[in-house]
Amino acid sequence: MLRFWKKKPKPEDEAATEDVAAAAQPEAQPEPGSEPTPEPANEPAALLEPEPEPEPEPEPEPEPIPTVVAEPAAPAAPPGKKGWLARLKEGLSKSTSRLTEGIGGIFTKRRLDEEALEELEELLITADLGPAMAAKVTGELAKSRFGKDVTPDEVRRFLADRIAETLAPVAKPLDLVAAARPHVILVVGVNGAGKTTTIGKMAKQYRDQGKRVLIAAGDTFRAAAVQQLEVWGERAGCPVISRETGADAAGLAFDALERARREQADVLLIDTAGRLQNKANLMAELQKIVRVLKKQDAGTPHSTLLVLDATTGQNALSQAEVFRDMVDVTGLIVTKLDGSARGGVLVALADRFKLPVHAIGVGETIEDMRPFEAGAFARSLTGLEA
Ligand SMILES: Nc1nc2c(ncn2[C@@H]2O[C@H](COP(=O)(O)OP(=O)(O)OP(=O)(O)O)[C@@H](O)[C@H]2O)c(=O)[nH]1
Ligand SMILES: [Mg+2]
Repeated sequence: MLRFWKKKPKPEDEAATEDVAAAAQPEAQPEPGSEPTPEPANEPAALLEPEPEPEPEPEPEPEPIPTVVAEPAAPAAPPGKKGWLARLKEGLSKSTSRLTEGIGGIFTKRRLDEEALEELEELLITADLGPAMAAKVTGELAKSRFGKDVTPDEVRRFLADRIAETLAPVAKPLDLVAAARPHVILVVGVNGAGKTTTIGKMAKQYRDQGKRVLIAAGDTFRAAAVQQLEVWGERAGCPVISRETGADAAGLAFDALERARREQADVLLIDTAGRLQNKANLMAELQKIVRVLKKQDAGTPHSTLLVLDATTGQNALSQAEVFRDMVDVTGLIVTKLDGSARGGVLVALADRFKLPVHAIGVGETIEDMRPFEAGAFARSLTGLEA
């Protein structure tokens, strides 16, 4: 990395190197498959505290159960609801204006000198692109333009291109294994990230493609979780397999896979708890689910999707780190990009983890999930015409 304009590279962001190893000893628990045993219900507690700043609690009990239940089909977008790209832009607007105003402030009538590069690097970090990406972009800009006059517009375009280049390799739809009956998708993430909502949206998309879909209500920890998922199942038009609160999630997942195989379903979506008593318990539970699924079919789960809430900014990076250590995360879904999103984090995620981003959430209704498009996203984020 060319950094002739700077003394010392900043260390790579290592936000989430906290004590995951301590959680690496799942408790010995009887495995389902033969005889699933209910696990004791315990006191709920916040699960992941990867950063000192506590994560905003989107919804403690009671669970926000979506209100539109009467309609079995997808609720139509309310009249006057903006298109998804407009909502994405609106969601990103804070990040966008921070970037465009910042770049405008730094580069007006200015030669690209050391100070300007320092300021740009700082700006990119505050826009959630992460230190590594910020250093990379400024380094590349320095390489081609150092000592020359640059306009804000030029810098924005340069930035948009670098962002698009970083995002393009990860913008991949989820491919189902054609021969799999079912293709098993395990959905993980912290509480409130949008797992259950995402499952509802995915179920609807697969149903619309004529696929047979089953949903397993693997969040057996909270009473309202099953109910919430049943509402989504009803909307998407597919069965939800559930058990009583406190039941063994792995046992439920095993049974759900058995049924999905018997019924030759195309897709089995497995919801999971976002919070348990602590990180060790969550890790033990997720690993047990995976182990038990593999007993029945070693190729499962075919996909393990981590759902991340874009409004949590850098916290999303810590979560990715932690969950990657717990399970073999194969891809990401990034939600709430319509909210006051900190969209830059997607760039940091792509740069650091290189995990496919299969889709983005741009709203709370069943239709509000879109494929992730690198170019459109980069242009929206940098305030260029999409
Ligand atoms: N604006 C917006 N809200 C979303 C999106 N996805 C989910 N939400 C909202 O985020 C909140 C939490 O979503 P859930 O799907 O319940 O999250 P979860 O990960 O299942 O949470 P737990 O079950 O507590 O672990 C709900 O109010 C959703 O409506 C999105 O893309 N945009
Ligand atoms: Mg949930």
